[in-house]
Amino acid sequence: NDLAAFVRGLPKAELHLHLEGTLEPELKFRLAARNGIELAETTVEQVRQTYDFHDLTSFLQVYYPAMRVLRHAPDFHDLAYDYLTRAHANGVRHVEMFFDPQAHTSRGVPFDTVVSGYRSAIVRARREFGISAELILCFLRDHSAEFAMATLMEALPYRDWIIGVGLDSDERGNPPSKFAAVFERARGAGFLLTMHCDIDQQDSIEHIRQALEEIGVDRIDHGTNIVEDERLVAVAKEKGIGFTTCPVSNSFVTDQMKSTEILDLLDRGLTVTVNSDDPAYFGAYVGENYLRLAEHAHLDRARLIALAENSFRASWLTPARLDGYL
Ligand code: ES4
Ligand code: ZN
Repeated sequence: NDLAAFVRGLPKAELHLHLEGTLEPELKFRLAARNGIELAETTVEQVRQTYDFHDLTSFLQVYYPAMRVLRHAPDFHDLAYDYLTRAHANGVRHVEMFFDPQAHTSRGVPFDTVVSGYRSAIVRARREFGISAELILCFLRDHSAEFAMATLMEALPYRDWIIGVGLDSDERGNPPSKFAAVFERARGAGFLLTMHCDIDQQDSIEHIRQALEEIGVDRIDHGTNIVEDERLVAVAKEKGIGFTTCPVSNSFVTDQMKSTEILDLLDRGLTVTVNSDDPAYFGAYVGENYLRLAEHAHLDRARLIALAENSFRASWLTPARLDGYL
């Protein structure tokens, strides 16, 4: 309809997207066949039936095991290339994509295989349809700080291909402070910094405070609970921190889109953005996230434009490239 076409036509950046979360059932079957891997499911419908989550734990229990179909560089290439094709069709001009190297190196897939596969897709998509894309290395916070540090060391030779580092997976009992030394070292090596501060965490406010004041992040992923703390809202505003919210993902892992919080932050002038998180698993690419939020919170077109503009403001594009979008 009308609004869908309007949203598709808005130039957008996507800043909160897990490449491993773009594995559509069809590609899962293709990769399994190519690599001689047996799957428990035999049809696309059966796979989709397993994509039924009510919290983060039930999601992660499906998410990580599915990655075993990714073995060789062309597998990582195909995953990223399919996503970039879909993002382009959604009106996305620029994307900063998370990947979880530890979910692959811990299964014996070399770091270079993962990064080279993803990188070749980025170069190809840029050449074929002009979309620009960057990689953000995400550390798994439910693993040790030592494993994260070792992964950062493996990433140093690939500094030109990786724009920043992030922190994802299960947040319970795994605060930002656990990784303070890793992020300090990453900043020193020239990486930009972001972190998931999920919305359903008991200590979410304290985690947001640590991310902003102890780690000194450049961006926060999710983080909408900040509305509960006036002082931190002021700190984030003063630092120009971007927030990458994911309405449809939130509705799966918490049963709320957090639309009140998203609008509140937007209207207070914070750089809040809309993103898809794990679109294959949550059944919604970025355009659908704008639409579902618009429907739920009765957003007018001016607000949708503001959100799309924020996606560039919160991005890590250089000032010269940013100028072309604003
Ligand atoms: C994730 Cl929804 C979510 N939460 C935490 N970590 C993740 N990695 C990929 N999707
Ligand atoms: Zn995420």
